[in-house]
Amino acid sequence: KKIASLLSDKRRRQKKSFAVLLDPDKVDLATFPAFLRQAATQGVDFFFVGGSLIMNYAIDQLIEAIHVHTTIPAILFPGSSLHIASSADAILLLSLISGRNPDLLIGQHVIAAPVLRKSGIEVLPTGYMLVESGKLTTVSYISNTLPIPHDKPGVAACTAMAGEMLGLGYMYLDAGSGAQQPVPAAMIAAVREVTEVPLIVGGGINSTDKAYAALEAGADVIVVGNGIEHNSALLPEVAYAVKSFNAQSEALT
Ligand code: 1GP
Repeated sequence: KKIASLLSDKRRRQKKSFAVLLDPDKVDLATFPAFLRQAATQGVDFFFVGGSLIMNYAIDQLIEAIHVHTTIPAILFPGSSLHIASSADAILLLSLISGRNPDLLIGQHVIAAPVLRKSGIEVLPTGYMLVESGKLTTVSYISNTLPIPHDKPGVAACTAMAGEMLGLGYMYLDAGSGAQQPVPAAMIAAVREVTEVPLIVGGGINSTDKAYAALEAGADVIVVGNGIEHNSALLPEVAYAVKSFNAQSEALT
């Protein structure tokens, strides 16, 4: 359980991680190797591969390229049980605990379980919480669920607590890809306060300020996708923010 122990070790030492979300539809395979090498030099910790909808099914190709050009783990971020590739290093087995759609709480998991067992892929059981972000995101539409209102940190905190009590090992607060507003700091802090498990935060983090705010509020892993697709300079900037945050917290202890 390589990734699990890496994440719990970092959580214990209060070290933050930077994950880059790769949408298989948006990756240009021609320029991908150069991008991957840059990500490796900058110290990206994880690649999340996936999304709600994948039209060009290139997950395997993407993961293969990640493995050829870097040693960065490729973690599946599946939109459904169709989005499984056994070449991945791990999978975020997402249970959409902010919603009340049984298919995404347990149904898809039942379908995926034997495939996952056979693949031997590392499973990271994750409580996935969608947060209202100002507009209807693809994930909210596709999942047919209501996101948590952005001004209700208490709802997120109770949801995360329940998820942790049920045994989920990770929490993911997501404003959705391309969100107008990221997950509010108050909500991140509220979840952090009541849970022990590593907390992943993403959606709409498109500046170093937003990245820093999420880290400061208590995110263990920040996820950036869209922001980097639109502005490639954001990758080194956020990587630097995470590194300096880690260096700073080290200096304080
Ligand atoms: C979405 O958390 C991820 O599920 C990342 O979102 O693409 O807005 O960075 P962005």
